[in-house]
Order: sequence, then structure tokens, then C-alpha cells
Amino acid sequence: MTDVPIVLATWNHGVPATERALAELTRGATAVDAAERGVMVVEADCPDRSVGLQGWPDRDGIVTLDAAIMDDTGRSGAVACVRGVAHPIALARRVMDRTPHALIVGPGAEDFARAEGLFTGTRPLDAVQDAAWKDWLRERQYRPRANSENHDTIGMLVRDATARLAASCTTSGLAWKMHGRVGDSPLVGAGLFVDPKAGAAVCTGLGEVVMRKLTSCIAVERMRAGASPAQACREALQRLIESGPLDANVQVGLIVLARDGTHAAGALQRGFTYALGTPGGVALHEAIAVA
Ligand code: SD4
Repeated sequence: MTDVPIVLATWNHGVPATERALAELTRGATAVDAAERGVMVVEADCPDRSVGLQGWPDRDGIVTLDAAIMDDTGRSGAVACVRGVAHPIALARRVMDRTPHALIVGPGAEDFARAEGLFTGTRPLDAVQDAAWKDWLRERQYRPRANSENHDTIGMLVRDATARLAASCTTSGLAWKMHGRVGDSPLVGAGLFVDPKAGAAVCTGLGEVVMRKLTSCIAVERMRAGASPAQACREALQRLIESGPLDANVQVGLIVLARDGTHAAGALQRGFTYALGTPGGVALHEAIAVA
């Protein structure tokens, strides 16, 4: 078993998030602290508009965010369809640490954010969001696009030097979704999963596909049954393909980290990038496509 820290994170913006998580680990942060603080970098600054309050709005022009965090003691916290919170991952962490619940949604989550000092306020769409939304309204066509923007959502897996594991996931969800729609990202077993014995997994892509098959849970359960991370990744994605013909534009990406530090990534289609960080540095890779 290696005892060097390892961080994996989805898409190109996984690189700055991974750098932050590694820096936190170097300063002595736990795996779950690093998983929280790493993805906060992208919540604060996401040029591709797939995470945080700068994310693309829903079809009513409202930005709603989903986030979840899980550690390897079976604890988790999540928020969904929340407005006016710059760091939904921090709110998810408070759900985990300070409530008896696993998931709080909508106005209730916003009330909790106010009580925790994490409500940063709703604001009008910025000029870029507004123009893109108005553009979308002209056509009103809702179709998935593989690798849309090529950097959706930030999901992260962390193994610290004491072999503790954690996972985090935060997103503005699908652009132009129906108001109130929630994806896989805040759902344990779908968007993320951690098992103390086997390892952890995080998904990105079309949430409706992932949440119907519990892709993160399947990957971790396959490792629990003895599969390598690469096998687990392939098999979990294969389950999506077996479930019926998928639209050629549907993309799902999966990153997997075993308890012993071995890891893998895969995707339905080409184009899914992920960051891999160790104390030696952070590198961007493209995952193998199975479809
Ligand atoms: C969702 N899985 O809301 C998220 C979006 C995403 O790559 O990850 N896109 O369905």
C-alpha cells in the first residue's frame, strides 16, 4: 500500500482543484478537508460555466446548484437545487457535520445556508449568462451534447497519506434544465460513493443516465468484489451501455480510486479529461472510452 497522497479530479479544471487539494494535504488537511477545499477553487472560478453561481442557468434563467461530500466512515452530506450559495460544497459539508440529515434541498437548504453564514445572496445573471440564456430561448432545444464545453462539473477523489478516502462533487447541473431538476452529483451512489474497504468513485456527465444505474456505487462495489479500478470502471460504464441504446451525444465520465491508491478513469466516449495529482505534480490525462 502506498502512503503518498493521491488526488483525482474531473475535466481540465480538475487541475487547479487538484493543486489546491494537494497543497491542503501538504499542510496536514484530512482527505475530506482537501476534497472540500479543492473543489472550492472551481466553485469560485469556473470559466466554462458548469460549476458555481457563474454556471449556466436553467430554462427559467435561474442558477441552481447541487453538491455532495462523503468520507470513508460512511458519513455524507449534500444539497440540491440551491440558489445564492457561492460554495455549495461547504454547505454540503455542514449538512454532514452539523445535521442528522444526508440531503437538504431548495429553500430549506438556503435557510440552512443563512443560518451557517454561507448564503451569499441571489443575483441577476451576469452578461455572459444572460446572453447565452437568451440565445438558448430562441431555439429552446434541449439535447445533450457530449463533452459540452469539455469540462463539466467538478468531482474529486482524495486519498491522504494515512490512506483515508473522501469524495466531493459540485455542479450547476445541466445547462437549460427544467427548474427544480436535480442530477446525479448530490446523490450518494450515483454521483459519488466511498467505501472504507474498497475505494471511491465519482461520475460526471448526463446525470439522468448515471442516477438510474448508480454508476459510482457499482464501480466501488465491483472493487469490493475484487476487481481492479480499471475493471471496475469498465464494468460500471458497460452497465450503462447494456441498459439500452444511448444517444450518441450522451457522455458519462468516471474516476475510480482504490483503497490501496491504484486508480483508473473511463468514459462512454472520447474527450473526458481528468487531473491526477501526487506530490510529484499534477498532470492532465484523457480517459479511455468504452463505447
Ligand atoms: C448533472 N452530472 O447535473 C451533472 C452534470 C455534469 O458533466 O456532470 N456534467 O447531470
